[in-house]
Amino acid sequence: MNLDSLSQITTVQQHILEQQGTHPTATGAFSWLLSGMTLATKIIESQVRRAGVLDVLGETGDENVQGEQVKKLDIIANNTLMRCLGYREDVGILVSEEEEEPRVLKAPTGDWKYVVLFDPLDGSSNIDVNVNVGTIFSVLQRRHDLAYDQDQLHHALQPGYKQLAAGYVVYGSSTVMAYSTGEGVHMFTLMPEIGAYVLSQEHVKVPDEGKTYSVNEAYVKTFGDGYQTYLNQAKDEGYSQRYIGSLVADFHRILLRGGVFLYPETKQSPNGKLRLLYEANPMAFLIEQAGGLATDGKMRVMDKMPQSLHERTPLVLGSKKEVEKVQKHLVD
Ligand code: FBP
Repeated sequence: MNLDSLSQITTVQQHILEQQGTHPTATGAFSWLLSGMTLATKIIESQVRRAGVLDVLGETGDENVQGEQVKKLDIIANNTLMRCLGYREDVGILVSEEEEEPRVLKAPTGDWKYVVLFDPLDGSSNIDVNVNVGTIFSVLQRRHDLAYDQDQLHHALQPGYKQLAAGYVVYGSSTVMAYSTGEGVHMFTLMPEIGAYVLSQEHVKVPDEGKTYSVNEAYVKTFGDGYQTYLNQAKDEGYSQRYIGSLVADFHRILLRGGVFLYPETKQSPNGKLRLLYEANPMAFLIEQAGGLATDGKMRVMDKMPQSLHERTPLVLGSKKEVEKVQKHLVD
């Protein structure tokens, strides 16, 4: 990389600082928090990228709170995020897909600001077979209406529209971070040679339409009638189907190319499979910032009031006109 082009790059930290003047969340504390996320995901990326030669593939033999077999890389990613975000003094609570309880880092009386929720390594069924996986995160402001003796968990149980920021990192042919603080969706590509996430696309907009649906059709017989009639109509209209089985990777494709992602309620997952707080809400925040929609089939995902940390939700998200089409079939 020649030094001349270095002057033209914008790193994610610079981008946040440039946004600083325009946004209430843009305090030094927030960009410091995000630097914890970028550091952690660079470390995770280095493990994922060399997984075949490091002893990080396979399972630990344990089962997580979701009842899933835990992968070694799940734990490596989880510990890395806990460590990097735990150092950020304004982070009071951390919530992870891999841990049943929230990690309360600061006293309720303390002067901390943020709750960070994350899925350390999304797409765990694809980890060992070298298919794209990712990290998903959501940032909430602490609640100021909670009594000090109330369970701190309640700081995390806030509806998605309260998110200050959300994002993901997809570990694929290149490593890309996409995030939003409510001022549009911006993408950064990791440049290993300088160890920095460099701005690659600003104000990403999801196409209004896209003749591609993304769903695990193996379960179609257990979907509700509305979903089945939508999928039949899509097939009649010559739609294509793409499904990687890693939410972060399927979402990334839809954000760039349009289409719709569906994970409805099924017989084996009557409340859907995906987790509201650290999978559905951050992706809903991003898709809405990019001009798309996200529902649970009945209501806007980000209006749902969470009742528990690891609750699941049906999810339909993507291009505005595609999600509206699905919803039309669900109400008819
Ligand atoms: P985790 O891997 O973080 O548990 O996420 C769940 C997930 O793998 C999503 O990434 C993906 O969209 C979905 O489950 C795939 O589920 P299925 O194998 O039932 O299609």
